[in-house]
Amino acid sequence: MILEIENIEARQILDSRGNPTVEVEVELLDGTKAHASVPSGASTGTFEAVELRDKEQNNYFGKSVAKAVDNVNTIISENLIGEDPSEQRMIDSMMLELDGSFNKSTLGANAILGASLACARVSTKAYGMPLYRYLGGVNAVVLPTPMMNILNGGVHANNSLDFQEFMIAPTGVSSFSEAIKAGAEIFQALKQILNEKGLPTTVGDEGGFAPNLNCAEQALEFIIRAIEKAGYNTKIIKICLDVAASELYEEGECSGGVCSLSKYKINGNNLTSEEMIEYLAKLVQDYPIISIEDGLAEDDELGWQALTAKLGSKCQLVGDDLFVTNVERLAGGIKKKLANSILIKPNQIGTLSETLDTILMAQKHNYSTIISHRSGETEDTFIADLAVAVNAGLIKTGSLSRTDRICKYNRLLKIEEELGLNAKYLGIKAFKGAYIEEDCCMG
Ligand code: 2PG
Ligand code: MG
Repeated sequence: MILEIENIEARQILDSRGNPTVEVEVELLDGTKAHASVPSGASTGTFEAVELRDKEQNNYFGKSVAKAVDNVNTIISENLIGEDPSEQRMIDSMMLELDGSFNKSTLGANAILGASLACARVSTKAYGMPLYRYLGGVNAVVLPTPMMNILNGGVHANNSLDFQEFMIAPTGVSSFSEAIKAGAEIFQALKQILNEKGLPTTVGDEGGFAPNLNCAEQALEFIIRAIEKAGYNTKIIKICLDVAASELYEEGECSGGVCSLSKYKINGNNLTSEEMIEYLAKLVQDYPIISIEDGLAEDDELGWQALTAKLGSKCQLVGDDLFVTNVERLAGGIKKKLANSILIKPNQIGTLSETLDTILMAQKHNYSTIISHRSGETEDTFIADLAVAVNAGLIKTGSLSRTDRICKYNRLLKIEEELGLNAKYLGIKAFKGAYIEEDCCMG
């Protein structure tokens, strides 16, 4: 079957924070139509591909995406019309060539990714296949262990918590649907506990609660109480953190021959990189934490090396801002022994093919892969299918509230049902580092 693009059209829509983003619709000669939309981050890494925004103060306070929409409707559509959308690599490299920059700043990663994902989706529709099967073939059977962000802080909430995300991961249950059940019950239990304490149960950008707590330790205590209140324990429900440390980092400066030290600002204190590593090690020792994302800043390479050497064998250390889903940055990190896991966000790199390349490289080098949402999301569930397609093993797509988060979990529940007895759930085995430790303990 030969597919042919007849039309590509983009429009500006809103994301879950009420900011503009890009949606792209592709129509084939035979009338098949499908669309994809692009998410947007708040704690964005410096090395991410460029999200093109109009920067006109009187237009959504600078955030409108008319230029990106226009780039799809003119240069991208003029070049892709007549092409076969299932030739994903060719489609993506054509767009890379049209863009010509190293970071997609000409056309915008938001324009390019929208077109890239919409081409994949329209192809699956034309072939009459689910997206995860189209992308992953017959081997796509692993339902990801969800890392569910039930307490929000950092730049995702206007509360006092420095760390951005406190997640729970049902590592000791036997299926994805059981994991969702546990997550939802713990989320409700946490709501009751916060209520009883007179703390607000309003939610942050990713649907987790966002009370004003004093420090990470207090947040962790609340989560453990919620796990127990819901009838679970910390042997089967583990905790994962996204420190998003680039947001807490102040690089040292030199002037007149005097240099100030780089520092992390935690709970009103200034920590050096070494002190920050000690602090994270203590948290891992004191709490059932099995994964720490961006424990250090994207620029603190020496720190990352020391952190990986110290904690890498007992804890998953995830590079988000550090790697930005970029195959070259990941290759550099592998060489230098930075982290042992990578967060995968398609819009950090800007095409589906490059996203797949980065995942492949990570898997080849035994880094675990976490497919991830952004804090600004849409109703698009592409990442749910992607997680199954590549047998990623892990997904983080927010809390157990807000449709922009829940729709990904709901999509995974459907995939689980479709796969039936073939569906696999890895639980703790999907995690790097933590699994090794667990194995030793059990032995
Ligand atoms: C992160 C993400 C998603 P943002 O830091 O991992 O949780 O946040 O999209 O704001 O970068
Ligand atoms: Mg992150």
